[in-house]
Amino acid sequence: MTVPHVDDVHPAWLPPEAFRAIGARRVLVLADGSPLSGTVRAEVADACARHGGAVAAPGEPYDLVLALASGGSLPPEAAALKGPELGPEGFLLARTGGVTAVLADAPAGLLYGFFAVVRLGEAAFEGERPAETHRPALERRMLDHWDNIDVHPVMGQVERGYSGGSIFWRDGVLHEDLTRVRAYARLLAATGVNAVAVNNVNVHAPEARLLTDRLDEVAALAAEFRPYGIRVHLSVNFASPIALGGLETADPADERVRAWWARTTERVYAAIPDFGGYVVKADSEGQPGPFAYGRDHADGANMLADALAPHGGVVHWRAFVYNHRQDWRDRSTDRARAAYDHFAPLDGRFRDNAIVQVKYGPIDFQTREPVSPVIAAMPDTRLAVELQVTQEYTGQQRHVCYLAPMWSEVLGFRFWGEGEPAVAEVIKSGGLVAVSNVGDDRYWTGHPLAQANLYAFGRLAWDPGLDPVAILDEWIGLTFVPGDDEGGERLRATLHGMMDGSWRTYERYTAPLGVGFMVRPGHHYGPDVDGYEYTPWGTYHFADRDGVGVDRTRATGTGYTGQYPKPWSEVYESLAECPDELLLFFHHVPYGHVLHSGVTVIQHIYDTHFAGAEEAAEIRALWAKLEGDGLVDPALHARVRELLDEQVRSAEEWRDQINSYFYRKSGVPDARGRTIY
Ligand code: GCW
Repeated sequence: MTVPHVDDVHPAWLPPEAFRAIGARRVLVLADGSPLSGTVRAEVADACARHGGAVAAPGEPYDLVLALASGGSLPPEAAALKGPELGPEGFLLARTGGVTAVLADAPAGLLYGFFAVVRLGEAAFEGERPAETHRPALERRMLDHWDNIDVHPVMGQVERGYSGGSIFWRDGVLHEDLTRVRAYARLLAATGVNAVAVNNVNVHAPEARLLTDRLDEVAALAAEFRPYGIRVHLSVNFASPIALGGLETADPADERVRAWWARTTERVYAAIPDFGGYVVKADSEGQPGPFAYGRDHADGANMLADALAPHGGVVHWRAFVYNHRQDWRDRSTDRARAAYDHFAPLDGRFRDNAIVQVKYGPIDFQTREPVSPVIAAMPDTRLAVELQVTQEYTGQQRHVCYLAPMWSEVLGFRFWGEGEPAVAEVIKSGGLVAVSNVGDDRYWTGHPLAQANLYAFGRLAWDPGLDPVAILDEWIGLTFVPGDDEGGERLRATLHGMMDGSWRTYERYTAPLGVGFMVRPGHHYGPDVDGYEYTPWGTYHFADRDGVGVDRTRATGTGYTGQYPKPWSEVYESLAECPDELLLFFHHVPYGHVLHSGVTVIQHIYDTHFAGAEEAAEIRALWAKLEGDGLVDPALHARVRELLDEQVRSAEEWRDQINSYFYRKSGVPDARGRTIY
């Protein structure tokens, strides 16, 4: 194993400088002969070679010891720590008598412990540190790629990708040099991610073949991810038995179909013994599924679960199922209800190795949605929550939009009220999944500051209780290595000033009060208030001259509020209690309705849109002040500056279109007399 370094690609949160504290010291590694232990040794050797430290041989003095608890003769610092079970990925970290010690039960824990020391930097080698136990809160921490092999005529190489092409495939073939994939695996491991699905959930013809005659490509990718403890998963097409197996059916009850999946899966494991499993989008937006055969989603998922079970694999079955050919005239059909209506009745029917993967909100990755009620409705099913790191609806990596505060709200949401379990506890055995924002761009994520979202995803999946601002601070420290001097302080303060509140800023200048969408149909960038209003997609705001919003109450609307347990079924139902930020998601109200904040809905729309666009301009001004003072690389500074110009332009466009639209509909002027068109 050699540590991957890729020329001409930004090192993200693992620049060589981030390894100085470890690399300048004497490090003892007491591990086994496993590949992951080899990775830890290689990392230590690489850091030491760069920064003048040394890999200590047994018997030699050392400042840091990384040891497997099973590793026979433990040095006293590590032996003293032995105690609680750490599990397959956990580790203990402590410092006594001038020695920092990481102890793990298994090599993966050692690797995560190593990166924990990297994050701490010099602080890991100061004073005394009482033993801390670290274990991931969630079993599986997974990134889904929506990468295609062929360039799709509409969606391109990566569906909803805003960072160039795929790091896996280009124009129909796997990249010849996969060093970049190894480097990506390393970045992910440093955040705690342990699973990656490599291809788009919309599985087109060439990508379907990854399961069979193109399996060697998946195996090649798995070989790059493996040294960093990441298992590879594959999105599969439900109709594969027809398309690839020559059968005339994909019916999950048909023995030939079941046998085909069993055989095919066996071959996958013969090639990739640690293969993670399948991801499936079925009966959704035109993808095939069990409905064609009169079967339900449990039937479909269980068939694949049964094929995977003998090999220890799992199927992630997505709950993103709704009617995308809705009649906009029909106000009784509510897309928000769909996932619950399809899946809640199936609770208890899914196999142990079937995980139902639920988008965090009931619609589709909007800037603000209530947390999906499906998460509360399936106590006897393993559930995973799906987030979108790629910023499809949150600025497409042209806008600064730090999403960890939103994710943290979702993970901390308590369906059954205070003192009851939070979402993060409900999904313990299922995990957290997100659509990756990475491409072959020089900065990995298009917008260099969007790296922070990828970083924060991994950290929150490991520990959902972490504070998003603290995570950002950690990311700044690793990525920019700011000094303790005035310049370093200024850089930190600037990035916090730009990013801490950027999700709320984005919310202010886009669709108001949780109503959602209002984006340009198709590519989903920029404002188009009525763009989806008369389409079959089920995403409407119902604005007229009197008011706006979707009535999802039980009393007079679609009844969606009834999908929540108490207290939320009542809070959301009640116009008086519904939180402002979700008001238009749950209620249709007159423009003069007074919010908890004390202003009317129409005035709130004007105020937030003027404020949001102003804040975007302030974010740009903060960045401009860093120009030329040597605190950030000039090329990176220039890239961000250009993107900020676009963000400010776009925010003004949003402000003017939304304000003008609602002024023209309502006829109510802005109380402060600002310019509306
Ligand atoms: O958000 C929507 C996207 C689609 C995507 C779909 C999904 C992969 O617009 O591009 O398809 O969600 O999550 O399946």
